[in-house]
Amino acid sequence: RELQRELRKALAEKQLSLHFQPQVELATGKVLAAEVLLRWRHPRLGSVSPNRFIPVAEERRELMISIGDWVLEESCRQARAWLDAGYPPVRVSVNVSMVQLRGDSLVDHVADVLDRFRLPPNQLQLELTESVLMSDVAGAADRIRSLEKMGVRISVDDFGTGYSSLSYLKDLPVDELKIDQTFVHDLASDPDKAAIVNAIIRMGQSLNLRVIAEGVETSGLVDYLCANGCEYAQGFYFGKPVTAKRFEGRFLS
Ligand code: G
Ligand code: G
Ligand code: MN
Ligand code: NA
Repeated sequence: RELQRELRKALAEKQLSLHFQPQVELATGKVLAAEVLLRWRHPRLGSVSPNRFIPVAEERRELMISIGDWVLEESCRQARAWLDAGYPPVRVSVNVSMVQLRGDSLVDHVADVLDRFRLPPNQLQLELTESVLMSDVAGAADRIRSLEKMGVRISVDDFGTGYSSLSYLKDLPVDELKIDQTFVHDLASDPDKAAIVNAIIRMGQSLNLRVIAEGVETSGLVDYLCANGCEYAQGFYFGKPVTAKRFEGRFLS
């Protein structure tokens, strides 16, 4: 496929870059983490959304793994650079594709990158979607346990959108539930969504998992989440994804 060829070139020719979006502790307003979001600026096509090119990369196992490895490496390089510059520690939260979890090099690659950048493992978080965690890919559970043992944090992305059982929550060592933005957005106007968000917050409390609400765009939502015991949030209200330089200026200084 055309786009696959272009993506391979993109990696080699440095058309890919990373943006960072703050994840905030509501009680203090502190930025504790940054979600890493991949950006592609193609010389002719302009910027292409990861919603479009990640699925294309995923069709070619080794291409997705090359891109994923690059994102992990650059994310840890950035976290190291921020530590070296004297900013307070900010955890990087990296999206991981099913294809990466299926491959047998993820755990070694993570260990290698943490080591090379002398990054404390708890400064790296991996976001795995609920559907990936439930997919029961051979060996995936063991890989997640290895990552957790290493000290890396595991966050369940898009939480609430997978339909089936929650049993993986007791079988896998996850640290955080990330409430999907579709529930958060119209929480004020849709009592069913509010009920789901509240149920997730309470479930997190009783299972001892951090809960972060994604897609928070208004101060009204912030108030609601605080009043209902949600401790962390991410969304345009706090900041959109921006370059590392902008992130430093806006959120770390
Ligand atoms: O920020 P944005 O709209 O561009 O992100 C769109 C989607 O692309 C999100 O679902 C996000 O998880 C995914 N995405 C962004 N960066 C990465 C990445 O580095 N790896 C993977 N696997 N997905 C990513
Ligand atoms: O699927 P994942 O959670 O990784 O995707 C993150 C996506 O959500 C990114 O595309 C990011 O740009 C987007 N996003 C983050 N905060 C908000 C928000 O407050 N509103 C909307 N509409 N999108 C958001
Ligand atoms: Mn994510
Ligand atoms: Na999400």
